[in-house]
Amino acid sequence: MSQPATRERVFSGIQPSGASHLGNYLGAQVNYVALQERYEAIYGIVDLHAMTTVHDGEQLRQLTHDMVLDLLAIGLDPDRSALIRQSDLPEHAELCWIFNTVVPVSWLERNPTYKEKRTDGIDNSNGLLTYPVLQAADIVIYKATHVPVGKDQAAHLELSREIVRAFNRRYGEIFPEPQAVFTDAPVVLGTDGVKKMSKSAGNTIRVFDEPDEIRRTVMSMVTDTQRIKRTDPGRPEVCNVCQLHRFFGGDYLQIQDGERTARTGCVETKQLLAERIIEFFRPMREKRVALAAYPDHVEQVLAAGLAKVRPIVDATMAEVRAAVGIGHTRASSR
Ligand code: AQP
Repeated sequence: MSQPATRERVFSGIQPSGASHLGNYLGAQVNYVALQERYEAIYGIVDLHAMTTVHDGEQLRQLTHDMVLDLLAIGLDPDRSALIRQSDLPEHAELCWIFNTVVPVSWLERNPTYKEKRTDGIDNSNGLLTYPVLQAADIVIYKATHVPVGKDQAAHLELSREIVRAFNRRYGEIFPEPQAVFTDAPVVLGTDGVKKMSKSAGNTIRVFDEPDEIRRTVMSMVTDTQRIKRTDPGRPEVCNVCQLHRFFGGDYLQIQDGERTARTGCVETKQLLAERIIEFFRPMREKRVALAAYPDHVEQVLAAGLAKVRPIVDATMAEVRAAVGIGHTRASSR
């Protein structure tokens, strides 16, 4: 990439498993944009990961295309960062296999996300179990040192670090241990007010929805379940609507106070939140509509991203293959 070689490298991946939502944005995407200013940034649309939940080929292809539009619309600049499609680089899966030979199964079975997804009824495939191993490969194949992710990913990042340590112990110091970079948002709860906002849970506020759809979604949010009557005092600390106001306007404490004293009702607080979300994302929504008019642009962006990262991946895999004793030891000639 054209920046000075001293810049540290950032990688993060996002699954094309559905439309971008407020949890993705507040938890991770806001940092994708911020970090591209200071780091050599690589962002992956991790379609191999999404195969654990999206089982229709046409749909996965479309969702991958749509996720590139989302990332461009929130402000990723393909001149400053590289946007890649994970499946364009089969070495991610190769490195995952190599890590699979190092990782004890017990590390994966105790992973909280795996347990949650099984409880949620997601197919208990081998891919679901080894998801964090592929995630570790995604990050370290670029020798990335910083990984902007939501706080829901803290355990996965810790596992990535353990995998790196185990690999390095066996084969020598090849990979740096990646560090998570969090925003100040907590794990954002879904419209049900209970579970993590998640594409597969169907409880998301999709940031690129049309304004009326955002209004409808926000009005359906569960608030403080103990506040039955309009005159009952609310508990803003347990009300997801009040919590989300923190990110959309500087009057968060007044809004909390209004709820606590029953000066305001849940309906007004939701209406205000919906309008603020709509206004906040309006320029991004407009940019996305403009970008969507040029479908070829997405593939051009991905091709440029691939060209930027190809030498990095070749160099890492040459080093890894030499260390573990597979294949030829020269960098690929592709
Ligand atoms: N609710 C959330 N709060 C904070 N951060 C979140 N992220 C996702 N949901 C929340 C962060 O968004 C980035 C991209 O996530 P992902 O789509 O790759 O995977 P995910 O965490 O599994 O997101 P979903 O919506 O829950 O997808 P499905 O349902 O398909 O598994 C990550 O950095 C994540 O931390």
